Amino acid sequence: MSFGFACFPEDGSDAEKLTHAADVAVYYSKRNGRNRVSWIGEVPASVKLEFAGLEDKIAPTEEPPTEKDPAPPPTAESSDKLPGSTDPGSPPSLEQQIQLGLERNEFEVYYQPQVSLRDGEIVGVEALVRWRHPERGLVMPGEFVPLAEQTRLICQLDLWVLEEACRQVQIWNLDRPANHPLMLSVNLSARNLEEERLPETIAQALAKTRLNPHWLQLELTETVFAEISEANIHLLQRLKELGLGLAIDDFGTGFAGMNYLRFFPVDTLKIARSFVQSLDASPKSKAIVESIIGLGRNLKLAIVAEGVEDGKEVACLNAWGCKLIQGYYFARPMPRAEFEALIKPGLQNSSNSIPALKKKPIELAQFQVS
Ligand SMILES: [Ca+2]
Repeated sequence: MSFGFACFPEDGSDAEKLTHAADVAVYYSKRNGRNRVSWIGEVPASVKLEFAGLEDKIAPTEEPPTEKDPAPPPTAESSDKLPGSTDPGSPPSLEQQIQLGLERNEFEVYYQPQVSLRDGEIVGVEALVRWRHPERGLVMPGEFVPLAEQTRLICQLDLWVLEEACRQVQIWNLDRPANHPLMLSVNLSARNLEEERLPETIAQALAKTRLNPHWLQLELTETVFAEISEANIHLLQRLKELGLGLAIDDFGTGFAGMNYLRFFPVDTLKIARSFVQSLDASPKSKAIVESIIGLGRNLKLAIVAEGVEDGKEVACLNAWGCKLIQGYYFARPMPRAEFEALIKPGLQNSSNSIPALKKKPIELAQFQVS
């Protein structure tokens, strides 16, 4: 759920202006991963302009889907507004630019390692989309995924990322020992589940790239599970029949209850970064994360902690039995060539170990887990 507010008279001198300001603040909350409250005063000018560009196309009451791969606030690389106007003679709208970007192959897959705490090995990788915009440079997903979700362009984009990442991971896995393949995780928007032929489409991508389906995991946010429908259960079962795995992304943040865990064929829970990053400051976050790990253990599900940034977090997670970690503590998402350089020692030595990373879990003994 997302909230936004504006104050009278500072943020608007009449009801119409105040309501509009509050709408913009709600949009800002949604765009930043939802489940937050935003004040119009904190909304950057670039986001206000972006909202103005969307207003004509998007009903303000429409609830956009959850954003995947929540991006950090716009950086110097991407802080300016992407044009959103559809007026004749004006620059192409963001929607048109995304479409063009797909046609011109401007999107890029970044790879973020998933590391085993047992031995510091890179055992998996999450594929994350970036946009190499011809004028704006590198654009983060927070700048375009919300609109892509609204317009269903996200389905094209997700499938492009899926195919590209499958092709790449298959190449990397050809050089790895057969019993140590790199596991690939790919985000899939809930919008894709509206396509009845999704399992066939994914099967085609797997056949085309020759990636073993057992090496692929699709990440779905909890919003997919908010309403249990027979059609959804059937579709996910057909996906599972391909041999791939299903993960719940941002587990614990989707207001979905937990009933779905009884019905859906889920393999992995990914602990949301918002819990992990407040471990140090919030005893409640500690209790929640520890409980999620216990829940995963009891349900025999794999657990991956996301957004891990420091050694204290790793120490807590390790002590509670979470063995797979993803986050800046080990590595940021990186372009293909950088990731390849990172795993190269593994390719040469028939091992996935990354010496620089391997030391980090061992150093954790210095942290006390309370
Ligand atoms: Ca994800």
